[in-house]
Amino acid sequence: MEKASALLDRTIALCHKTPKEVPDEIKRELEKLRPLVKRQEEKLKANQFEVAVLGLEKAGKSTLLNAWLGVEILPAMDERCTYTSCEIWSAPGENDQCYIIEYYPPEEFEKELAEKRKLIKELPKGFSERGDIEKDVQEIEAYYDEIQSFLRQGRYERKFSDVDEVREDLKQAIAINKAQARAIRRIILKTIKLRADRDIIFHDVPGFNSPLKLHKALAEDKLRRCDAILYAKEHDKPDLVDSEVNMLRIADEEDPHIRVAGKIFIALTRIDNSKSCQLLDERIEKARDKWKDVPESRIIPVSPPARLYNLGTGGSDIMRDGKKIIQDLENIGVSDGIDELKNIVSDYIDTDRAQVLERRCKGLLNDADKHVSKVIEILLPHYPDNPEELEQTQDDEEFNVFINWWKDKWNAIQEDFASYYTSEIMPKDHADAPAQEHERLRQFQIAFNELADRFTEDTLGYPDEKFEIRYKTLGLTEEGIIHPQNAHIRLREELHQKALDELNKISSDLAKALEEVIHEIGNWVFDHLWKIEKIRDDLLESSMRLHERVEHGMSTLFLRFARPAVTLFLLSPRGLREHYISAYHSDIVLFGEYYQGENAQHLKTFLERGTWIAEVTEPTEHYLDVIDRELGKQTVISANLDEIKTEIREDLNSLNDYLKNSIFHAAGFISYCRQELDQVKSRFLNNENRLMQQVRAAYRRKHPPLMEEKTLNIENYEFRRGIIIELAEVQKKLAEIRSSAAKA
Ligand SMILES: Nc1nc2c(ncn2[C@@H]2O[C@H](COP(=O)(O)OP(=O)(O)OP(=O)(O)O)[C@@H](O)[C@H]2O)c(=O)[nH]1
Ligand SMILES: [Mg+2]
Repeated sequence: MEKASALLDRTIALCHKTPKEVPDEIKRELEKLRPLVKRQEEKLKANQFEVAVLGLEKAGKSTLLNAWLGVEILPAMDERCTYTSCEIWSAPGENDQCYIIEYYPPEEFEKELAEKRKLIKELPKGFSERGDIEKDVQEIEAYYDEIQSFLRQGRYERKFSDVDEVREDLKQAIAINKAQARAIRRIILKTIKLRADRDIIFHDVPGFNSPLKLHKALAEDKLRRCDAILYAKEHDKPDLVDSEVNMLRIADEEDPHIRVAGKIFIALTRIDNSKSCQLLDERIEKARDKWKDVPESRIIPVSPPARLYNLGTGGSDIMRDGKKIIQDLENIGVSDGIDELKNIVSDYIDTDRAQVLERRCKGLLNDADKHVSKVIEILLPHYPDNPEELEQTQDDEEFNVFINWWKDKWNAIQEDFASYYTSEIMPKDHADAPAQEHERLRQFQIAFNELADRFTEDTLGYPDEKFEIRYKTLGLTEEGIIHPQNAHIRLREELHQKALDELNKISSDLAKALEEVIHEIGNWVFDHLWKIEKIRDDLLESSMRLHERVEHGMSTLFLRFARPAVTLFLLSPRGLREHYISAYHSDIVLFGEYYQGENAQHLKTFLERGTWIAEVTEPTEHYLDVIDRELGKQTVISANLDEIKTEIREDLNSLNDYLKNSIFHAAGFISYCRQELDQVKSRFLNNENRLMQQVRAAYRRKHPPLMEEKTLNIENYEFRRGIIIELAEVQKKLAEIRSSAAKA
């Protein structure tokens, strides 16, 4: 039952998720079945057998129960007296005897009251039920404060060792104090009088034809849970009134697998009132006729007061009138019938009870099976049951959704990237400007020029006094005089070393500038591709590697050309650089070719003589003649501090000019930077597949920015997947229930 109950919960949840497929009608059936199964599950757990004592008002229900117990515990009077139902449990020992009153939680009470008031407004005037409810509400209002004071008590328990001690209290709670009775949700009376019938619980219920809605509701509730009905019926009123017929119909509906006739015991009460034996027989006959489906042995004439009188345990009324009742019974020649009743009910409990339980459980299980199978049958075609195939198709489906979404996205990203790249990274002044004109690249050149200027200043940077000090220090001979040429050579050697160090810094600064731009592209990609780290990392390789590569690239390029230039311009004084000029001959030619400065000039002549002359077309053996003619034969060698200073400054300024206007171009910085940037660009644009996989992986791990993508709705896929899993689970559970039922 537990499994069935869980199965129903699952199936109902599944139905609610698939409203398109499962018709309402099936859902309703399932909803109806669920509480029945739940209740049965609880009952089996508690292992209790519940007998409800039902009947019209004043049919003698409470007296019948008292007679069963052998002592007057429950209030029984001529006027309507049972106002609240009472459960009678068996107490294990004398010291365990007690009664417990559970009051309604105040909120629940208020809620009920509000519902009743609402009903009064909604029901048409003159409708009989409306009158009942109105009366009900009026009474509640009349006792309102008193009811509240009971509600506040929550729960009350009192122990007793003899019924006499609590009889009056119970009478108050059940019959006399209407306010208290209304506040009570439940009374449990534990008594040793039921000891023989251990796990039976009796419910004494108010007459269900009471005008109080509460009483009808109580009776219905007991009908829902009871395993047997002890029905008190006045033997001289055999006809079934409407409310009785209604009540029996409810009993059938609430326990569809056990017909009422199969679990009801009819106690025909007040038989002592029968004038004669013959009349009694006629009435019994009539009752049998009315209750055709009930076995005759279960229709028992009784006189409960007689029993109590004989036991001497009746209340004052019975002890007063009992003698006459006994007399009447004797006259008719019948017994009080209580033993017969107890026997037949006990018989039922001992022999039929298990069968009844089994039949009910089987019936409920069958119903559950039927409805759940139907649901499975309806859902299976929509949600295939082969999990692998399903996984495959679902994967395909998910993949398709993703691919379609991605295609559009990728197109948009490519466009955005292209316009970002041309506007931010490689802006052109006009559409077909050469690469050099790109703003960003020009900035590299500007940066380079600044670096070159700084380099010149820093290198040049000996202030006059310091220059002089260095000159004197470096030129001092052992004889204590200053040798200008030695000083010059050493000064230049010092400068040359310093210049080479500075050059390394330039290349590293340039590399940094390029790296920054590359990182900028990486950040754009990161921002535009849902902040997926992996994509950025992939694009930039590792930052370490990128840094090393760019730095290395820059310095190789730069030093390849800058180093010879620095050597040529700085290492030795004019007139003493013959060796370098011939060693770097091809570089000198190259520098000249790349030179883009103001005037194309003849570098070799400058290096040799310190004078710029207009370009001389090489090769010509005569160009030296031209020079000699124009400049005079001798290279002037600087011979004092001022001349040396001037020569070095001239060389440095020229080196600066050549760094900016020739070396920069010869080294191909611009194309190197453009190459690097273009490489990043194409690494991004040409890697659609890999990117898509990375995005998909991020989506699968529910990367938050992707979850906000409205157009990527794979929820449907996940939903279906969920349904399929649940459906498989329902099938499995159903199979389990079937196999355990088959074993049982
Ligand atoms: N003579 C006679 N009186 C009976 C018999 N059964 C019950 N009475 C009396 O009828 C009155 C009502 O009996 P209850 O047991 O209170 O009836 P009830 O069905 O419990 O009444 P409510 O709970 O108020 O619906 C009491 O005074 C009983 O003593 C019977 O078999 N013979
Ligand atoms: Mg009663």
